[in-house]
Amino acid sequence: MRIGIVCYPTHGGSGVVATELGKELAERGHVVHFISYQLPFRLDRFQPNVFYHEVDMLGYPLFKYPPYTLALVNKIAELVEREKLDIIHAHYAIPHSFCAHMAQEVLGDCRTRVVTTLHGTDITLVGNDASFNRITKYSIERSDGITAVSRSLTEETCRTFGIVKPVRTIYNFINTKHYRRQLGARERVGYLPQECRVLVHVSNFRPVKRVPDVVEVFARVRREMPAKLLLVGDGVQRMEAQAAVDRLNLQEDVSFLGTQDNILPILSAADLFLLPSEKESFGLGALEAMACSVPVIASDTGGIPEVVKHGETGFLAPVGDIEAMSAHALQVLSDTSRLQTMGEAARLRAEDHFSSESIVPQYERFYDEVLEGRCNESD
Ligand code: GMT
Repeated sequence: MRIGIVCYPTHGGSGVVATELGKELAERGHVVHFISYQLPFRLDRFQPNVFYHEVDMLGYPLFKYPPYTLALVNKIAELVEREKLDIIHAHYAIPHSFCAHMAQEVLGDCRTRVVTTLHGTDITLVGNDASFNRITKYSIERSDGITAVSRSLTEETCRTFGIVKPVRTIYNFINTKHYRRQLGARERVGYLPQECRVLVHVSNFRPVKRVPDVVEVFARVRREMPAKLLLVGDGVQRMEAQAAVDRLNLQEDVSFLGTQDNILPILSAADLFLLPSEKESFGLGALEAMACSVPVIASDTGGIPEVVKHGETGFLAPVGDIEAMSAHALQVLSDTSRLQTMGEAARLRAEDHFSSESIVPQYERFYDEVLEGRCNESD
């Protein structure tokens, strides 16, 4: 198949999933064309069957807001024609799915099919905002095939936008062969004494991630045992998180590592992953941690319970319940054998339910159904 993937290139989960999917599809013999405004950061080495097309942007004094989306439509249309794409797979409804439909419109008689994968905030925060809800609904309804990354997001999409077409749940995935705990990671990080427990949080530090809660949970753990917190990522909540660290006098034990391209060595040094988000359609960071045998403490929201099994691969607590999250963290961190059992269960769950071997073929089958016009039959 010839597949065009439209995605964000940056460190958000949707860009990671889109890029990893494209790489896996290319390995399986499909020809994959990535379209974005910048090289997706996970597209970091040459691979046969993978092409990258940067959206050309004309700067012009009249453009106070340079119309990226129009340039994207133009680029998609050009590639559909030149590369004879079978599928355009748009990751994130706004603007990617909408632009793919506009490209179809521009081309007129177009046999290329549009598949849209909804990732979460495109529905829960951006898409249902009054400024975007009409085009989000339009983009979903016009798609030849729609997928969402968890059952929770599938249900929320149908409920929020009154979608009657089937939305297929295809979970996010991880290549469990490449993504596994590295030995000696803690020594390589350098400043993590053996007797310390290491807690990690990775996100884009948006308010929805509740990064100050991470610091509050860590403070309660730190009162009871030697521990370090590694915060990976950057965004609007960084200042607030830093203020919490200062207020709680945790400067010695909390490290802000900033945005990192490769988090595998960091997760491999971790004992526990914290994800106290307000909303989370899936929680790719949690899955990455689980693949590295790290249990997860997270909020019981959105798609997280589909990923993290309470009491088995981590613990869940209501959003904002810092006391419950801290109690769970202390419970598992103070029992080495429980920590190890949970870590092993987490790894097993990542392998059994979310490996690329089991999920990528679901996308291939879905593409086939879309091309044959069967994907809108009820599951
Ligand atoms: O807000 C983010 O975490 C980034 C966002 C994105 O689209 O890049 O993440 C969403 O998509 C990820 C990949 O499917 C999911 O794992 C995240 O749970 C989801 N974020 C939210 O729902 C808040």
